[in-house]
Amino acid sequence: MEARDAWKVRWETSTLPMAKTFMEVACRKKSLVCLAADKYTMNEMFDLLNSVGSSIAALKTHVDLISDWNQDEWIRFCMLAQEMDLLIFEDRKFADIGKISRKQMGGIYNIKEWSDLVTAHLISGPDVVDGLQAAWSDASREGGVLLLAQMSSRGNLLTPDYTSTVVEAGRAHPGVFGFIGNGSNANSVRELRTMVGDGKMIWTPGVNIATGDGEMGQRYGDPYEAVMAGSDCIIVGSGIHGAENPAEAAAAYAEISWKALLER
Ligand code: 5BU
Repeated sequence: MEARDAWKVRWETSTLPMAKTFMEVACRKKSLVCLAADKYTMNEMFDLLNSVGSSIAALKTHVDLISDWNQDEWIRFCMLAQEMDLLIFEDRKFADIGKISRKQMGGIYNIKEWSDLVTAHLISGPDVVDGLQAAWSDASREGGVLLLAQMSSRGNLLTPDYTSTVVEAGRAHPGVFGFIGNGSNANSVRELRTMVGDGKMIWTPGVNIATGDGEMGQRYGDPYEAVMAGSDCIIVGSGIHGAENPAEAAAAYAEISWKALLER
């Protein structure tokens, strides 16, 4: 199916090339799933990617979780993700001033060289987005920022006022790919979609077929409902990598999310 037909208004309204790329990948894979690859060794990362790569559209990393991280293997890992037609998303949650965020995209992990997407809090002001975009320019690459407008964890301090301020600032910014919404609550996602309009992505963590409370304050909502409420990508970690059969679980999340998009 053509991305234009599957995504309708989102395709028509999105102006960022990276958003169009994601929508096309999602159509090729028939999946709106971003795997949260929260593993702790390079071998586990490779194993997980090899087993679920065909059912996901993006790969979310926490590069600093990996105990035996090294540059050579990481580059090989990112090349494998590219061969599997995936966007690479480092969930770094940048929050410093613009010039430091720019430099934090370098350093030992050199995130600017391999990430297509990163997360940022807007708590320090709008220059964090410019800093991150400057870093991708330094690497002669393009990328997109997902701003944390909501979070899935209980007791978080992202109040409705804060959310609307983030959305107002991010909506107009060409460096902003979209927003992170609280996938554990369909009403929150719906409210966020109303604020955001159709022009930017909403990606949602806090999604699991088994809804309810997770570990250490995490909360989970239903994947189908999240997409119907306006999420463009469900971010799933333990629902996939913690399942008895991760490949089967990933395929199930893919099917649910793709069906929901077509119904939406
Ligand atoms: P889980 O195993 O599906 O609970 O993993 C969720 C992932 O999404 C994990 O990597 C978190 O860092 C990430 N996350 C989240 O859970 N909630 C949020 O609000 C944000 C990110 Br932002």
